[in-house]
Amino acid sequence: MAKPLELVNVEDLTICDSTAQMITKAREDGVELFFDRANAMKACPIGEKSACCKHCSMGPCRMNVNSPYDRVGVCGATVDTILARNFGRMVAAGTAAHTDHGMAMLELFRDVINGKVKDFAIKDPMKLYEVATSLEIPTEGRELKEVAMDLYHELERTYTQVDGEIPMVKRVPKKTLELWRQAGIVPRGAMREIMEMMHRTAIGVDQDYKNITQQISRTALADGWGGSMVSTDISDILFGTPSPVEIEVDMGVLKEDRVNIIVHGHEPILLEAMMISAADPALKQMAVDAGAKGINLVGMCCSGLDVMSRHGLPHAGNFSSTEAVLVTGAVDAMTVDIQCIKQDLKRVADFYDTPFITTNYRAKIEGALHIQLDEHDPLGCTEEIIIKAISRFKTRKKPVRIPRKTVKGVHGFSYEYINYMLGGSFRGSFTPLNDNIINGRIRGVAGVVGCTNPRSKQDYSHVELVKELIRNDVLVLQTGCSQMALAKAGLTGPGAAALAGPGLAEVCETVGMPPILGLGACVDNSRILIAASEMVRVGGLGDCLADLPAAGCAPEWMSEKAIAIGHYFVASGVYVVFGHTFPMTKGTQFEKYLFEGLENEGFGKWAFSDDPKEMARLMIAHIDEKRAALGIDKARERVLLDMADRRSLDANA
Ligand code: NFS
Repeated sequence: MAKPLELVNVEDLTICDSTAQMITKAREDGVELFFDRANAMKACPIGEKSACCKHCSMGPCRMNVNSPYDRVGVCGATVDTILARNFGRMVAAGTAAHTDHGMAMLELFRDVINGKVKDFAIKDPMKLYEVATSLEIPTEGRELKEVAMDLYHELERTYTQVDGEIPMVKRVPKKTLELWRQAGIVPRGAMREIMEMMHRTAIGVDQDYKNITQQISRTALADGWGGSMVSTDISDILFGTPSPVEIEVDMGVLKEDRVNIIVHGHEPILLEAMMISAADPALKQMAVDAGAKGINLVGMCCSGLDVMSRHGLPHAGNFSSTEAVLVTGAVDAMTVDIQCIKQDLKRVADFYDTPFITTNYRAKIEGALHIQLDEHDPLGCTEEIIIKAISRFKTRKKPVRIPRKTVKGVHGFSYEYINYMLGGSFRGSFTPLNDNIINGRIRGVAGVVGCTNPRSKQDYSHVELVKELIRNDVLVLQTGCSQMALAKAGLTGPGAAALAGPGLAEVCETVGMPPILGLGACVDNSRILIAASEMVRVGGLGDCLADLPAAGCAPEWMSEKAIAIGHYFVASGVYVVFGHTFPMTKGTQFEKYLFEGLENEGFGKWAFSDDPKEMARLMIAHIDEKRAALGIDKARERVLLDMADRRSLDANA
């Protein structure tokens, strides 16, 4: 029999109250969750520092993390080669995930245009024309279908092109693109870049860490400006571009008297199809006949975020809560597609008699029921899932205990909406944002994104970091599990302005926006790239992305996708801080290159800290450095003086 796990105090595992309640309940029920396994499974001290090479059978070779140059691998690979290889393969895997997802969206788009898929249609033709125009596809006087087909063929190059530049580079600021061309890192097509990355990191190929890093950057850019960006744009075209909507989040969105169905994953098609089926009068009636007040569809993780802002769908929580939500006993079906799906969900679901259903042939789970979602007949799959959920509702055996907490917040800040919000419908523009950065009311912009991780207290670093940033007048853009952490903490509503510094609070009040803007799923980090490019285009903040007073952070990351995202921001010119751990051996040349060298070549750079206050300090210091380089640091001092003067006047009044 397995040894019982040593249990950590629940308050050290999460700041999410609902998840904490469910961890306690799971322990009472005798159900093991990943929080406790993370404690029992100590990380390998060599693997944690990425100082192990297992790409051939002469090894695996382990380096000495305390004295990294005292040995080389059997083939002679140095620690720098090993570190760069491992990093490169993480970026290749992360890029593959986003680009495969993006390609699936593009195929759906093609089959919607040619009429093979009938359950979806082009919902946002305006966005279609905008994307086509940005790629120099003629639109004037042409049929929508014709433009759409041209767009499909153009975007397909993002993935399949073997030579040349991917289409989206047309959106990259000129000077940034020039830098990429000089460095030889403009992506050709994602398949080519991922293939070359895997080849170059195999035994006996590229053994120069700087040369490997060049391909790492090229591969990562094929994600951010390729696969992810196409995925976001096509999802907007097919399902609608998000605009702000009030959404209820946290586990209290589950309802004891309804058929609760959790949809967890990444491609919006499953959740979009579930929504159509859940609105089917016959299925609604079936739920009522089973004694339920209705069907309650709830999102989790990234596809939940993707879809919630388009349709106002409730969201139950982020990556670290997907097992915990099953512990409520209230989930009548959990259905998943791809990515961030823990294999153990199946075991936990079984314990609580919850049907657990995989729907994508790329992501089956041993022992789980698989109902393939065929995009030509998606409702065949989703109707079957709903029927299974209704039948589970009717025969619920386990007691139901749902944490009561729900929080309302505003989400859905697409790039297009931010443009409109700042400038108004007739003169949509980023100018007011740039002006307020130049005059110092807003100190800079930060992207806080990425996963949660059971080795890091859930949500804690996200929330503390973002609070510290807005307190220092930094406008925060969010995606992914990070956005959900802030939503659960009640900071995605206008009320968050009370925590913002005086300059940021004033701008928020004038424009009518919150200081923390939720942009959607992880692929929607591409919206941040577009917003940053627009800031450069509008002017006054330098002429490339690296000039902007901006920084990014993934404080609780765990996925290879997060490394790919971090690196495409770095290669684009952004300073990126990662928290809690980093796959790096200290005191190596590769570390120095990622953390300093790349910046000297005109790119962004990486940094690491495991303390949210320190992360904020690093990001703010970087923003201030950029302000000084732009010569706008004095403006901020004046604004702060004005504010102080005004406050002392108020105090004397
Ligand atoms: Ni992105 Fe992390 Fe997963 Fe989404 Fe959440 S864990 S890298 S935020 S759900 S992809």
